[in-house]
Amino acid sequence: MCCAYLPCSVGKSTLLTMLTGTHSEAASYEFTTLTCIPGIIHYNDTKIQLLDLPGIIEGASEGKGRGRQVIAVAKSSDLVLMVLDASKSEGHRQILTRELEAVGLRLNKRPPQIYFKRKKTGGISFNTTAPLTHIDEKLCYQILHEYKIHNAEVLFREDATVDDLIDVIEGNRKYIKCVYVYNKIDVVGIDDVDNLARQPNSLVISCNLKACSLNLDRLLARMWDEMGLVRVYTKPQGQQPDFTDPVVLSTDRGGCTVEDFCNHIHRSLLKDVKYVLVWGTSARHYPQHCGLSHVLQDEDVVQIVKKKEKEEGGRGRFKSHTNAPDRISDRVKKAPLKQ
Ligand SMILES: Nc1nc2c(ncn2[C@@H]2O[C@H](COP(=O)(O)OP(=O)(O)OP(=O)(O)O)[C@@H](O)[C@H]2O)c(=O)[nH]1
Ligand SMILES: [Mg+2]
Repeated sequence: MCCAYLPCSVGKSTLLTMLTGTHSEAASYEFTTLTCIPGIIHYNDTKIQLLDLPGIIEGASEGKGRGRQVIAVAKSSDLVLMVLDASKSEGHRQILTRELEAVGLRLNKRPPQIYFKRKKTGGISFNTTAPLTHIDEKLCYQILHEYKIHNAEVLFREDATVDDLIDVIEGNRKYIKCVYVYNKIDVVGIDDVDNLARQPNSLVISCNLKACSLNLDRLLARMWDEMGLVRVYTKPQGQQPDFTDPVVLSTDRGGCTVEDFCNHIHRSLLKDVKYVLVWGTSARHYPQHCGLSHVLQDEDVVQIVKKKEKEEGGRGRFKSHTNAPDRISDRVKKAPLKQ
């Protein structure tokens, strides 16, 4: 799991050093960090990888200051921490959000509720289940023609905008959570801190190495909540559960069902699973026998019961299966008797 954070000389490296203990060069001039520095946070029995990235500048989405490479790293992360300077202007937040949006990142948004399917024939079928105020049928046709799409099915399930429709047609947008972290609150007045803390998806911190740090525990708790990680502990048959090393799942990365859990352990495990026993908040009684589609919750304990391996011969009348072929046609014919 990883988080990434962005702009210049706002204390990203200092924050990485304080949270992970990994040294990352920190200095008062801009562009101190020129590459990606990883660190590990141990939190709630889970390892969270935090990446300290070089700052990005206006025009990064077009490649300025190797911005494209930096944003590509942010694109692959589970959560973006956009570290901002509390003492600088509010405009930075908008500029950086715009830069990220320009390369297809959508921060704190969910995918638009538009069903879109390209077809080979039949023209364009336009349907809606909600009243549309931003877009109408004609405009939708025009946009699709711009993309040279002449056969498709479009169904609007919400009052979406033109941008939403374009996002769905493009199909390569990444919807990612972002926390705006305002650092250096030790140098601004209490009223400004109060204002910043009330902004949506924001958190105020101070990570001055010389003076004391403020609110870092809240930051960790917030990161944990935003990532929505599900820790599942394994329990070998007839033994106590292993509470030291959980399997970490999340809805954004592959899902949280028993099937995802088995795949996470090993791909070949799935075909051997008979059922699983689950203890924890997702179970109605302890233990609950569950199938592969059961959705696990945080801190569940799971014991996998495997199918019995086919015994090679069996014993007497308790023999469960024979060595005879399943189909008559598969029988090996005996050689004819010699005369
Ligand atoms: N007053 C104050 N200064 C801070 C705080 N956090 C970091 N600093 C200072 O801000 C300066 C920049 O810190 P860095 O950690 O190098 O910032 P950065 O965001 O990694 O910068 P680049 O790598 O250049 O993009 C350093 O001199 C830090 O001591 C804070 O909470 N309060
Ligand atoms: Mg740095």
